[in-house]
Amino acid sequence: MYTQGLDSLGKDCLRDETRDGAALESRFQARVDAEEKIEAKDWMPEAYRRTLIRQISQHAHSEVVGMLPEGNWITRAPSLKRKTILIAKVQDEGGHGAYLYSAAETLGVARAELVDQLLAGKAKYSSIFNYPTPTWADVGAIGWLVDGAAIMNQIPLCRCSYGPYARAMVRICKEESFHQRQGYEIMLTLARGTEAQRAMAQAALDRWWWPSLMMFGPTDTDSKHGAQSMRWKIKRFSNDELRQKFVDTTVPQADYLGLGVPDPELAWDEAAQHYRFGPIDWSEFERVLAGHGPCNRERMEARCKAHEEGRWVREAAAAWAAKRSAVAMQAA
Ligand code: BYC
Repeated sequence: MYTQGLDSLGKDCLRDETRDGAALESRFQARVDAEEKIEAKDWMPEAYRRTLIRQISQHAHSEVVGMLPEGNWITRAPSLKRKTILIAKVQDEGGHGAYLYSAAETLGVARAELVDQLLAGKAKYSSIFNYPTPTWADVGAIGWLVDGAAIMNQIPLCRCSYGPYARAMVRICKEESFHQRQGYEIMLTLARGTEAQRAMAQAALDRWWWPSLMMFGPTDTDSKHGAQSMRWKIKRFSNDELRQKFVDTTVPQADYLGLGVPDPELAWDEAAQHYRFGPIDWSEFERVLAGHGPCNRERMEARCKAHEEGRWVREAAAAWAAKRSAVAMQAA
C-alpha cells in the first residue's frame, strides 16, 4: 500500500505556523484554483480525501465488475480475431481496476479493504454493469455506448486535481478509446450485414441506450456530491453536461449506422445546437442502485466466486514476495 509519508497533516501543514484548519483549507483551495496537482503527501481536507476514496474505489469496482458482461462472450465470439480482441479488451478493464485501486491506496486505504466492501455489497459500482448481454451485438453496444460514455466522463478526469487519479486516467482513456472503436466496428459490421444482424444491432441499441444515459449519474439537481467535487476540480463537468455531450456525439453515430435511437422525443434543437432527449426513468436507476437490477445478484456472485478461487494466487504471490524480501535482507 502506498501510504509512505501519510502523516495526518502533511508537509504543508507542518510548515504552517498557525495550523489553523480554515487557513489550511483556503490555501488548499487556492492551490486547486491555480491548477496545481494535489499529491498523496500534501495536506488535504478530510472530506476531499474521503470523496476521492469513494469515487476512485467505485470507479475501480466498476472496471472489475465491468469485465463480466463482456467476459461472458469470450468463448462465443464469432471468430478467432474477435475472440483475441475481446480477451485483450476485458484484460484492459482488469488493468484499469488495478491502477485505480493503487491510486486509491495513495490516500491511505488498503485495496483489500475496498474489495471487501464490494464483496459485502457495501460499495457501489456503475449501474450499467447490471444489465445482461444476450447477443453478440451487446458486446458491440457496450464498446460503442458504455466505453463511449466512459470516455466522455473520464477525459476530464485526466485533469482531476488529485495527481495519482489524473495520471492513472491518461492511460485508461487511451485504452477506452480503442475499446469504443472496436465496439463501433462490431456495430458497423452488423448494421451492414443481413436483416437479422441489423435487427440484432438495433435490439442491442434499444437495450443499452437508456442505461448508458444513466451512467452519468443523477441530474445536477439531485447530484449530492457534484457541486463540491466541481469546486475541488475532481469533476470538471456536471453529470448533465456530460450526458448532453454524449447524446450530441452519439446520435450522429447511430444515424451513420442506420439505427434508430429508442427515444420518440429525440430532436435536434437548432437554436441550442444540442439534441433534446426524452425523460430518463430514474426509478429504474434507483432500483438498480438498490441491488434490484436484472443482473445485480449474478454479478456479485461471480465476483465473490472469482475472489475465492483467486485466494491461492494471492497467497502464493504474498509468500513469494516475503521470500524475496527475506533473501534481499540476508544479502544486505
Ligand atoms: N452507478 O452525487 P453524485 C468503464 C451514485 S467503468 C452507480 O452525482 P458523483 C468500463 C454516486 O456514486 C467506468 N452509482 O455522485 C468498464 C453517489 O452515491 P454515494 C465507470 C452511481 O460521484 C468495463 C450517488 O449516486 N466510471 O468504463 O459526484 C467495461 C449520487 O451521485 C452512478 C466511473 O466510475 C451510476 N451510474 O458523480 C466497459 C467514473 N451515478 O457514493 C467500460 C468516475 C451516480 O453517495 N466516477 N452514482 O453512495 C464519476 O465520474 C462520478 O462518481 C459519477 C457520479 C459521475 C459516476
